[in-house]
Amino acid sequence: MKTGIAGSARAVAIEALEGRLLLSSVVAAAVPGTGTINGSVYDDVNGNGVIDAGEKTLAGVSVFYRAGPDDLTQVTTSTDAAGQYNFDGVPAGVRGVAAVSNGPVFINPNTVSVSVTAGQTSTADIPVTAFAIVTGRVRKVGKLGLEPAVGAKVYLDANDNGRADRGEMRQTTTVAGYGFYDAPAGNHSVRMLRVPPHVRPQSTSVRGTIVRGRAVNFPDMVLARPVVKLSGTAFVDRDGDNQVDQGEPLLNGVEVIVDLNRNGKQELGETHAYTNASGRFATTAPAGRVTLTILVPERYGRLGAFSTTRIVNIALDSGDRDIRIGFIPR
Ligand SMILES: [Ca+2]
Ligand SMILES: [Ca+2]
Ligand SMILES: [Ca+2]
Ligand SMILES: [Ca+2]
Repeated sequence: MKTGIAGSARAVAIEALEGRLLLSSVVAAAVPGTGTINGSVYDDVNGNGVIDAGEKTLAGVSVFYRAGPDDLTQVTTSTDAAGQYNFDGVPAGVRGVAAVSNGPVFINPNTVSVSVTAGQTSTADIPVTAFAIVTGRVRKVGKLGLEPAVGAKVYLDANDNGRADRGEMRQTTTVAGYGFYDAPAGNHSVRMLRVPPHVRPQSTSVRGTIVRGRAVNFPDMVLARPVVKLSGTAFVDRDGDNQVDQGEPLLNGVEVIVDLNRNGKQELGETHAYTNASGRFATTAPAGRVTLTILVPERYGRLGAFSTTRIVNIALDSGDRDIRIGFIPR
């Protein structure tokens, strides 16, 4: 038997949502009317659905409502400095009011249902869980200066004891660095889990303040090879004995490039030096195997005595080193 629902009044909705039974008001069908919804969005740290002492309201969170999943009309606002929102002119009925992340505020979204009665104000506080994001980079000395260190293992030292404990977040870096989601709030360090052999890092931990609902970018950690002092003498080695003998000219203005990418040019991140009137140069270089590109001024080359470019491969340990660059006349 069919019973017409339309009448002088109708029950708008009885819905069970999230275990709570919401009973709508009965409104006049002819004049639906509008009401007001207001409330706060707050960080429900203990997840009990109630705003407790110490739990904060959140400013700048997007809040929107719609009548239901099929209602394409979405009205959006955002919480003010006090974490409050307000919607006027809301059609009467049961509305879902949702809070979602916006701009620099990160929350797990949540929706609450609220019954709007014409001419009245309904209050709906929206509990959400705010989470913090910690990002950062690990970099190393590469062919063109500092570049991303991929595969570095880092952890977030939540209890600040300098060790990676069970339950502490850890990650392996990619080209983009690392990113810890849902990081614990407070002042904490991100530390390198293991430093690769033969590397003397400039920093193995970085520290910052982590705030719920916010993203924080920690300073870079830098892996670097030890830097050593490299000096030497450029000369014409007439007898080819690799010794600077009496009567062998010392070469002035010879450029010595620590050519990390071996392309014959000095670029950003590559050290270099020119020899002085005594044929001496001094610069620095990363320990390990390095390639020196040595450029001799044209005036010497034009003499036909030797080529104007020389490539020298040397292995530097962590101590300082003095080398001889002898040019043997052809
Ligand atoms: Ca709570
Ligand atoms: Ca720890
Ligand atoms: Ca000699
Ligand atoms: Ca180069």
